[in-house]
Amino acid sequence: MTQKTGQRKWDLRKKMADISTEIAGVKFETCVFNAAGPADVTLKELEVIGKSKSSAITMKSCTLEPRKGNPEPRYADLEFGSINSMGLPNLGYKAYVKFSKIVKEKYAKPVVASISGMTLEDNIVIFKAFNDSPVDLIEFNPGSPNTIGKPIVGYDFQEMDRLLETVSKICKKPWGVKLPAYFDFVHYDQIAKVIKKYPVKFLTSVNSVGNGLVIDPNKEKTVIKPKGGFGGIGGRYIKYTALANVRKFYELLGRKIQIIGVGGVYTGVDAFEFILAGASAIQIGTAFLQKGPVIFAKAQKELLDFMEKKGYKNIEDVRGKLKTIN
Ligand code: RRO
Repeated sequence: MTQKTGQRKWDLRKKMADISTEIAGVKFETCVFNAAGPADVTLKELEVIGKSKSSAITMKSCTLEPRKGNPEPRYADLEFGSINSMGLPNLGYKAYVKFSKIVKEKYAKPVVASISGMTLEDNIVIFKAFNDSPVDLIEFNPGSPNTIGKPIVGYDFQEMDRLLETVSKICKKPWGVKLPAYFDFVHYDQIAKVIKKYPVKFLTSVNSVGNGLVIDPNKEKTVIKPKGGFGGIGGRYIKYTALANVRKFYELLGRKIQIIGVGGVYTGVDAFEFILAGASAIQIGTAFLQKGPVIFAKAQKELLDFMEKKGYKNIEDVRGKLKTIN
């Protein structure tokens, strides 16, 4: 290498923005990784995420016993996103404790467990099991809109209080809560008040937005089978709702609790908007299903390019710095 080429390479490296992040003290090579849910049920699927540029391996929300989930069709791609009513199909928590050991050894990236026990007692057993696993973070998911016969727990503030109190007592890993979308300022205040009481390290906001109803006008029929066609909406339809939730939680809790933004991220510029709103990391859900694992590298490169164009050096230069119109 000539001295000139070496110098140019060095100058380029100096210019590169740093999009790494840290969640609850755990380092992530970039701030973009997969959301719990899409294509993360089996070991084979987790290996695909491991080999991709996703900066972490988030596993499917798990329950005490394996679950087949809801009857099919239970997922549909839509013009601007998705609808799902999967019904928590998963192999049971023991499988994910085992998978976490395998993928942790094979891939140099954080592993995130997602826990969705059906009862308080189930959650206790599952959290305890993950204490003795190599997972780096635990995302508690009481926000799914799709368990038949069960309300969205995240909307029951008393029940949330009871659950978080219990998790606080038993969980020895850094843990956070995946929240459903809220729409009313009063509700943000109410859930923030509950969260503040406990050692919650991060919030993941938002889950798919329940309960939407997608209709095929030609067939005069719903597009998914469970629950009369109702399901959680994901993708571009929910980006603005997700941004609003990230922003509100950043305003209410941002000094104490980190926020992982999720909902409608397809590009690096989408990710940038979430960081501006206050996110320390970004997860990709529907877009991963629709575009495949290349989405992670693509979004990361676009985020880097956009930040460099704007002269930002790292995500802390951007995080929460949203301007409003006075
Ligand atoms: O499995 C699902 O139906 C599901 C879950 Br657990 C969730 O948290 N969010 C979602 O949209 N679907």
